[in-house]
Order: sequence, then structure tokens, then C-alpha cells
Amino acid sequence: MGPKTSTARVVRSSCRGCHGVCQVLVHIEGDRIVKVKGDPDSPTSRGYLCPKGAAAPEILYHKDRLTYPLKRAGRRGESRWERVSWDEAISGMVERLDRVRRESGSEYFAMAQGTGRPYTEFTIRFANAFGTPNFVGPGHLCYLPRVIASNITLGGLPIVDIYGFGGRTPACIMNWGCNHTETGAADGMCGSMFNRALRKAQKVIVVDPRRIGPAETADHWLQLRPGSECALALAMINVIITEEIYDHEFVEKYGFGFDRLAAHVRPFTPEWAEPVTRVSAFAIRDAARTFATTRPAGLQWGNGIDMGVNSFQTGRALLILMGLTGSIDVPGGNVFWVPPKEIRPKSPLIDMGVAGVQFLPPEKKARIISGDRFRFTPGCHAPMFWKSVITGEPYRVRAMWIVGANPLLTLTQGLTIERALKDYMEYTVVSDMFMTPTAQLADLVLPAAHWLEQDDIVFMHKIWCVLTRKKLTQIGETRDDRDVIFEVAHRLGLHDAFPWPDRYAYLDWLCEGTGMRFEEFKEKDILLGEMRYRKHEEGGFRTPTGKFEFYSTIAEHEGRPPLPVYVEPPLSPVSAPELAKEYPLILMTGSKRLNFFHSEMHQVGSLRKRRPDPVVAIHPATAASLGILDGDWVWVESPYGKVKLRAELSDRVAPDVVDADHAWWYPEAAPPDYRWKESSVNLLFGDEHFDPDSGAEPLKCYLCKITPVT
Ligand SMILES: Nc1nc2c(c(=O)[nH]1)N[C@H]1C(S)=C(S)[C@@H](COP(=O)(O)OP(=O)(O)OC[C@H]3O[C@@H](n4cnc5c(=O)[nH]c(N)nc54)[C@H](O)[C@@H]3O)O[C@H]1N2
Ligand SMILES: Nc1nc2c(c(=O)[nH]1)N[C@H]1C(S)=C(S)[C@@H](COP(=O)(O)OP(=O)(O)OC[C@H]3O[C@@H](n4cnc5c(=O)[nH]c(N)nc54)[C@H](O)[C@@H]3O)O[C@H]1N2
Ligand code: SF4
Ligand SMILES: [Mo]
Repeated sequence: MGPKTSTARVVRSSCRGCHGVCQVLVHIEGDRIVKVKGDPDSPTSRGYLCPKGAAAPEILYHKDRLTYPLKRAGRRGESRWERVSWDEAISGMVERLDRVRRESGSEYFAMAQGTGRPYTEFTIRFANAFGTPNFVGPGHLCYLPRVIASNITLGGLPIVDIYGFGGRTPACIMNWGCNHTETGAADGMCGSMFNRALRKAQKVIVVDPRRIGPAETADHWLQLRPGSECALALAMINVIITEEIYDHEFVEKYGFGFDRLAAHVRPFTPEWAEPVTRVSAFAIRDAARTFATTRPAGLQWGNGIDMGVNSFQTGRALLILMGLTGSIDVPGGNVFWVPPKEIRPKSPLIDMGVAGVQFLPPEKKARIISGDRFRFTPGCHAPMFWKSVITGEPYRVRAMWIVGANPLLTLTQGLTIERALKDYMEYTVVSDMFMTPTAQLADLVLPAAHWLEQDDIVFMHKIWCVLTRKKLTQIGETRDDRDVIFEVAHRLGLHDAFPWPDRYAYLDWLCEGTGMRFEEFKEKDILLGEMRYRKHEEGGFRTPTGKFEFYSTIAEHEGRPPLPVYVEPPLSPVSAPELAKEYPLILMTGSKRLNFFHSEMHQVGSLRKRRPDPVVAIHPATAASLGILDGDWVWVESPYGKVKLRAELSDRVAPDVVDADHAWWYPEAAPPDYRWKESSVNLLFGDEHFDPDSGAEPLKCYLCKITPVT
């Protein structure tokens, strides 16, 4: 770094290295961003900064950043590109999309996105305005199972009250299939604030097949068999009802269908659950008692429950635990944050059905590729979508726009996706900050702005506050995705859905209630909502009965089980004992790592240094029996594929469970492949097992075998 100049300054902003609720201080010298630090005065994150946040300048200025639009020059996937102007890029795109719309109909265009990002409401808005129901993303295996279960049960997704505006944080925290120590700012809260709440709690229960950080000091660590969590939850419900340690007042006043629940769970005793979950009946009883009697209690859940064939029902069972213990919307329980009322909610212009469940209207449902196979899932089920591009059934989409996703790596069926993009899709646009194996198969690649290049009002998770983000620099010709979406929408004549002249007018409109334009509002840094608890005491819950539905009337109406039932994972030692003889290990994948964000940041030196290779954690005894030493390269093989990772001997997993990193590619290797097929664990999954409600896939409970690479 050069000497400090007189133009050195520090600007407050908010990080977006992950789902982003950490406020940061950005150090700028001249026109160069030199450092990002945590903001000690931030009420959301209190100075916390993870390595991804600290690496922001390194990412921003990375030599591999895409800095101007690229048009395919050679054959598709040949990695020959020609630089074009933005005007040429967008004109070409508009012409193609318009042609597809005129010739075939708007559903022949698909919009794809990865995880939730700052522009999410715009990609969905664009798809809706264009008229396509085919919105494709990873939601079916991330977050959506929990969102749907929550909407159906109590009209919205409750969040653990770790910030404690009602004067207290939870006395008991049950941390279930979630690892905030590594995942930082997921689900609208900062991981370090979650850890602080854990330290303050009298009792901590961790439910995780791995001995994660918080399990070390927890009062109860239930090391369940991956995929068996619904059975465990049912047994806890059984204990809490049988021993009458539930919150009678909440159940009687605000609950619906309690008696039917009580009858339903009678057979699901801890003794029933013990062989299913591998957690002793004693430990289940003990933890259930702690959770029900140490109030207020908060239940923090995560991806551990999203990736199974039973995810929706598991979500329902966990919500029932929250309801039984009267934790809903009480200080220190599981609450609904109240965002600042001066800010308009960002709206994706989506069709909302009963109780906030996003049922598509019949005419759209009739046109969506995935039909109504997964009753509760909005958008198009990704695995069905990619398959349809190859088979042409029920029809073949002709063009797509992938904004911020790397589906070759992060979804299953990467080889199908590769073929679909390479050989069948007529026209693909990818917007990204970097070239990726997916972007290499596009016809047009658009360079996206990094968060240090974005002006924004930040409230993806609609929590208790709104943050501001500031555009502090400009690298090459990168553009904010939302500006590009605006321009494409306007040129396609979609003015009804995009009535603002540009995105800044939209930002002004969002903060109109503050009496400020965005330029002024930007300087506020943060705006807090005014928290109110027990909102159901006035208005009830947003469900058909107005109650907390232990018994789901919506599920019943849709012909789905109205009370949670346990379903064994399709590939497990129990359901597939013959297969398990050849593939004896239970495979968990995608436990997130602090230094990467899915397939992102593998090209960032300071982050890659912390984990240079993809890793699979194996119990030392198992490794010894296989002749594997710590650090050896090994093959991880399922009936569907085989990938190479490095063994890490770890007694954090059970002897027959292994835990493999997901979304690995080697940005330093040659394009267009970057050796992505070598180590991407998502190549190990078949395409026949889905949760019938949410469409989720069993990415955290599969079968594999491991052999040394010789
Ligand atoms: N086996 C297994 N697979 C998993 C998981 C697992 O646990 N196990 N986890 C799943 C989960 S939870 C999710 S959400 C998905 C994530 O799936 P994805 O969202 O596809 O994953 P990423 O690698 O984060 O992002 C893809 C691309 O977005 C680009 N990007 C980042 N920010 C921006 C931006 O602002 N604009 C644009 N245009 N591009 C941007 C990145 O450079 C990257 O190339 O993966 C899922 N895949
Ligand atoms: N550093 C970093 N942060 C991230 C991300 C990232 O890629 N990197 N991704 C972001 C995204 S999109 C998301 S969705 C969140 C996810 O955040 P988390 O929910 O914390 O994600 P995971 O690490 O996938 O899974 C959490 C835990 O589930 C456990 N688990 C696996 N199988 C089972 C099971 O069968 N039952 C139970 N009870 N537990 C199980 C795993 O051992 C793991 O400890 O993180 C976000 N934050
Ligand atoms: S946890 Fe997420 S928001 Fe916070 S510093 Fe890290 S990357 Fe940024
Ligand atoms: Mo996710």
C-alpha cells in the first residue's frame, strides 16, 4: 500500500460478501479502496468482519473480474470471446428475447438466479413482467422448504430473537441443522451476534450430525443420523405433549388442531425414534424437557433440514416445537421482526395466494415447465427444468438469462445442465462478476458490479432494520445488475412493472416515507424499525383459521399430510441395505465454510490459502480401515458418479458419516472447464428423489464409498 494521502477517508457501508447484514467501514485512499473493517458501532454486527468481508478489496480489484460485455466468438463452449459495447450487448439481447416472445410465447424464456441477492426482487419482477412462469433457482433446496412450511403454519417465517429488543435474548437456544459460526450472516442475522446470544443462553441444545463449534460447549448435543431429523422432532413433540410441559395458554388460545396432533404423535416415542435417529431415548427426553421448560426458547434452523426428501414436513415439525413452547413472537423466542415503516417493501410483483403461500394462478401453472408436481413451490423446479431443455418435454425453452448463479456446480445434474446449455438452449445470457464454468456456455456474458460498486437500500431479509450500501468506485464497464434489468425491461416495453425512469428513481420511491431522496437517505447508514411482540394477540395469524396451525388446513386442502410424518431418506443403510453394502458411508455435502461462498471466491488468494483443496471429513477409525491418511486424495463415489477430494481425518463426524465440500472448481485451471468435473460433489446425486412438497433433494443424506487415489 502506498503512503497515506491527504485524500484518505473512511465511509460506512454494508458488506455483501454473503447474505450481508454486517456494517463496515471502507477505507479509501485517493480513488482506491484499501481496506474494509468491521464497524464497531453497528447494531447489526458490532464490529464483526469475516475473512470474506476483509477480502472485499481483493475481490473487487481481482485480475479475473469481468470488466466489459463479452459475446461468443467461436463455437459454444469454446471459450472464444469478443468484446462488445453495452449498447450492442443489450440491443442483441432485447432482439432475441423479443423474437422468442413473439414467435413462441413468453414462457419460452426462463430467468435463472442463484441464492438470494440484492437484485432478487428485480429478477422475479422481470420474469413476471415478461410473462414467464419459468423462474429457476436453488430455492427448492435452500430456505424455501422452511419458508413454505412457515407460511402454511403461521403465515410467515419466525426468526430467533438474538438481538433482544424486548429486553432479553433466549434463555434456551436449540440450534438445529445450522452452523452460524461458519455461515455468518444467514437468514437476516449476524453469526457473531448469534454466538453472543449462545453465550448468554442458560441452555444450549445442538442438533447436528457434526460436532460443530457450538456443540463443544452445549448442554445437549444430539448427533443424529443425517436425514432423520423429522423423527427426532416428532419424538420431542411426543415428550412435550405426554409430559404436559407445553404452553397451555398459547395452545388453547392461538393453536389449531392440537388434539389431532397429540393423537398423531402418540406412537412416536423416544424409544421409537432411538433406532431411527441413533440418538438415545434418554437424550431425546432430556433435550425435549430442557427446550420446553427453559423459556423463552428460540429454535435456530438452517440448511440441515432443507436438503432431504422430507424437508417440508421437518420444517412443520420444528415449527410445531416452537408453537408448543409458546415461543412465537415473545421476547427471546422466535419472532417476526418489524421493519422500519418509512421504507416501502421491495416487491417482486409476485402472485400471492392463500396465507402468503405463493400459489401460481392457474393460467401460469398450466405453462410452467414443472407443472404442479410440487404443490407449494413457486417458480420452476430446477432439476425438472434442466431435464426439459434436453427432452423437450413438456416443451423446450429457447432463451434464458442467468443472473448470479453457477448451476453447473451448485445444482445437481451438472452434466445435464452442461448439455442443455451447450447443445439445446438457443440463446443464453449470463451476468456475473467472474467467468465460471456456467458462463463459459453462454452466448453473451455481462459484467456485474461488486457490492463496493453498488448504491442500495439493503433489506433482503426484511429484518428489523434497513441498511444503506454505497457505490464507492467503478471498475471498467461493470454495471449494477438492476440497471441492466431496468434497461432491458424498458427496451422490451415492460413499463407497467418498471414505471420508474431508472433505478435511482426507484430507490427514491422506496424511501419516500422518510421524506428524503436516496442521495440524502444514503447518509443515514441504518434505520431501525420499532419492534412489537405478540402481534397475534391483536390480529391472529395469517392462516386460513387465523390460528397457529398444528394441523395444517392448507396441506389437507392440497391432499398432503396435514400433520408431519417421517420419511426415510431414499438412499440410506435402512432404506437401501443392499446398496449400502457397496456404498457403506452416509454422505453429507455442502457444510458451508467461512472462507468461501458456495462456488465463489476460490480464485481469491487470501481465502483460497485457508482451504486450497476440496475436503471430505472422515472419521479416523474409518480412514484407518480404508488405508487413508490425513491429507490423502481420495475418490468419493456414489452409484451416479465419482469425484476427487482430500481426506481430512476428523472425529467430528460419526464413523459411517462423511462430510464433503460442495461447489468446487479450479479457477486457475484452463477454461472452459476449469476442471469442474473433477471435484464437484453435486455430480454424485441421481435425479429421482425429491421432497413431494418442496422439491428438495437429499444432498445431506446420501450414500457413498471412499477409496484412496492411487
Ligand atoms: N451439494 C450441495 N449443493 C449445494 C448446497 C449444499 O449445501 N450442498 N447449498 C445450496 C445452496 S444453500 C445454495 S443457496 C446454492 C447457491 O447456488 P449459487 O447461487 O449458484 O452459488 P454461488 O456460487 O454463490 O453463485 C453463483 C455466481 O454468482 C456470482 N455473483 C455473486 N454476486 C453477484 C452479483 O451481485 N451479481 C451477479 N450477476 N453475479 C453475482 C458469483 O460470481 C458466482 O459465479 O447452492 C446449493 N448447492
Ligand atoms: N461462509 C459462507 N456463508 C454462507 C454461505 C456460504 O456458502 N459460505 N451460504 C449462505 C447460504 S445461501 C445459506 S442457505 C446459509 C446456510 O447456512 P447453514 O444453514 O448454517 O448451512 P450448512 O452449513 O449447509 O448446514 C448447517 C448444518 O447442517 C448440518 N446438517 C447436515 N445434515 C443434517 C441433517 O440431516 N440434520 C441436521 N439436523 N443437520 C444436518 C451440517 O452438519 C451443518 O453443520 O449460509 C449462507 N452463508
Ligand atoms: S459474514 Fe457476510 S456480511 Fe458479514 S463480513 Fe462476512 S461476508 Fe460480509
Ligand atoms: Mo442457500
